[in-house]
Amino acid sequence: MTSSELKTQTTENFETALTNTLNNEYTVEDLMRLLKPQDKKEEKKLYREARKLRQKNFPNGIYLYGFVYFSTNCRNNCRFCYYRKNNKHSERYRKTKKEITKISKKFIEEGVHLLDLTSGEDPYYHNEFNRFTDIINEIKKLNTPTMISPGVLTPKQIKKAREAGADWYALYQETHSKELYQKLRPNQPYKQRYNARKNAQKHGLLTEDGMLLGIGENLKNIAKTIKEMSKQQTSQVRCMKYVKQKGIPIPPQKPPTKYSTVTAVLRLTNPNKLIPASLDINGLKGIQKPLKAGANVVTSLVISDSGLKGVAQHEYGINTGERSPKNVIKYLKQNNYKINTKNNLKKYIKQNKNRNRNKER
Ligand code: SAM
Ligand code: MD0
Ligand code: SF4
Repeated sequence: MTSSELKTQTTENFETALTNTLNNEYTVEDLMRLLKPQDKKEEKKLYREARKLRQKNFPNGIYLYGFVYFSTNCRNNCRFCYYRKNNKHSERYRKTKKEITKISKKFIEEGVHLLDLTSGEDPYYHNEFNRFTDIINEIKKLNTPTMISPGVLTPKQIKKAREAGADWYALYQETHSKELYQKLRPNQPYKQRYNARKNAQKHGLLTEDGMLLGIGENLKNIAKTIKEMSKQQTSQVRCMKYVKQKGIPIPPQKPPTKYSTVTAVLRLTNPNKLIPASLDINGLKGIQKPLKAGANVVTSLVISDSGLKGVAQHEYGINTGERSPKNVIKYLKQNNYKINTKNNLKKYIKQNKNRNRNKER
């Protein structure tokens, strides 16, 4: 086969994979093909199609999420996480309700659209769940969409969180390869985590699923995970690129595709869902490409003097103010992105809640 014949064949395959995906009739093999653009031209086309879908479904710009990592204590030992129980290097803190409220108010003043209340699986809250619902109740008074990410909750706890006023429940499976999952999250059954999202949907919470990139997966694992994520009734999906930190066992490794390419394929397969670009991977540098690939949310904004940490990057960009709302808004405007509004996010939440309710019937 001559090189030009090869080129024609490759382009054809890419186009077929793209068309199938845009028509929502794709296979795992189609996704694998899209995840491996063979030249800049293919990559550009993929990202352009992803941006078109973002523009069509979210024409009013980018949402901003404030990250409130209120407790870094955890009972688990996830092999990728800096806050795993056995890590002696990570700083442990638990913020009071007053501190959390103060930080949340600051976030709102500075223009974020949603507050993400995140913690390790801290027994202090999980064993006495009212301690957490008290915080949700207080934050809810601030009239801002609220996401919770406290790890796996029981159906009862989910119901209580909903009643206290949480809108979203974020719980990432990391991968939908069961074998790989077990290596990443030892002693945390795959099904239990999967079902927690399902329960949350049943109880009227919107949900988010996420996958990790660079933890020893192959291209097929990624494609299958994306396919599974797109089937679920979630309203937000994400990819996090693995960041190696002190005291965590998984060695750094080159992933089989790029974070931004995964983002583009997520947009193609989940046109109506929110898709973040996270500052927690590499600060502002880390959001540039995923935004070009169709992301419509920037997450992990942190107030610089709040004393709070990140997860994947526990320090980067916090004291310097790189992740502060003011700085992120300035960056987005300089790069010609429109900033969306809290009201539009509230509308999106309402529509998705109604849609989920109708599907449950
Ligand atoms: N403890 C809760 C849980 O595990 O669901 C909430 C924390 S959750 C927001 C932490 C998420 O950050 C993980 O699900 C994972 O996707 C991501 N993450 C953790 N450590 C990371 C790392 N070293 N690099 C990249 N992403 C990481
Ligand atoms: C982020 N560090 O958005 C946060 C975290 C939890 N819901 C989100 C992973 O990147
Ligand atoms: Fe704990 Fe969550 Fe980190 Fe796992 S990812 S060790 S559950 S904080």
